[in-house]
Amino acid sequence: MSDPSSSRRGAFIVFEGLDRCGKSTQVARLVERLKREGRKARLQKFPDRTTAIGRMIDAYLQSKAEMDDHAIHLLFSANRWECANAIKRDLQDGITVIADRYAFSGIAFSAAKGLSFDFCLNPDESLPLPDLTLYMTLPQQEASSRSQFGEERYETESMQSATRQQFGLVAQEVKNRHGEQRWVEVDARGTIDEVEDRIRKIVGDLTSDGVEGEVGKLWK
Ligand code: Z5A
Ligand code: MG
Repeated sequence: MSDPSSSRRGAFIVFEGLDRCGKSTQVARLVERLKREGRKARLQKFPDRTTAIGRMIDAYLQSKAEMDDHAIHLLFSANRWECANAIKRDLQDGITVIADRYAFSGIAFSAAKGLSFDFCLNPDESLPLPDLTLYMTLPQQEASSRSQFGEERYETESMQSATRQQFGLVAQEVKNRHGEQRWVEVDARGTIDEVEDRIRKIVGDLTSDGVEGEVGKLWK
């Protein structure tokens, strides 16, 4: 367990990936395990559908409201900005923050609809920089066969395939700007326990020792 008198802060770990690859399942397991082990950890879901902005996003995703592509993109980003200070504060307080999606979904889904990559990237500039992003990969056929696929707006095979391509560009951007070590692919095939084991090995030191230094700024 980390030494409370040390200057190390909590780690900011993000889970990304296409629909139904198991992000929410694994994020919940990781947070539960860390708490069982006596560490301070919390989950941050994006979109956070509980805020006023989040409720507009929820209505859009459920096709109960229509919105211009640029406008909804900016709302997704605003939804992250309204949580940014709380994330930074918790990291400084030694809490590991585990996010279920982040700015990388924002870029990949909006660019897949045809918005320019730069337009998609810019509103998130200077948000807290994740120390590690785990990108979960699963063949589309397996994802589509999982429960509830197809209920929300972007859950079509053509949209998922375009988004997969954009995630490749996002990964490159993260590695170029922030270093290869910040973006790691995780094979999401197999049982929930098998995937959890893979993730446990990857996040090991970050969640047990915390991180030295300030929280970075995304895309800076
Ligand atoms: N979006 C955006 O456009 N811009 C943004 O900035 C952001 C998001 C942040 C809603 O996201 C949409 O918002 C999403 C991107 C867009 N669009 N789409 N499409 P969301 O995160 O709220 O979506 P969700 O409803 O949580 O679904 P998900 O994230 O796609 O699913 P998941 O979290 O990856 O999977 P899961 O819920 O953990 O598991 C799915 C099912 O599979 C469930 O029944 C599990 O029990 C099962 N499962 C999980 N793991 C396994 C294994 N290993 N084997 C077998 N079955 C499994
Ligand atoms: Mg999810």
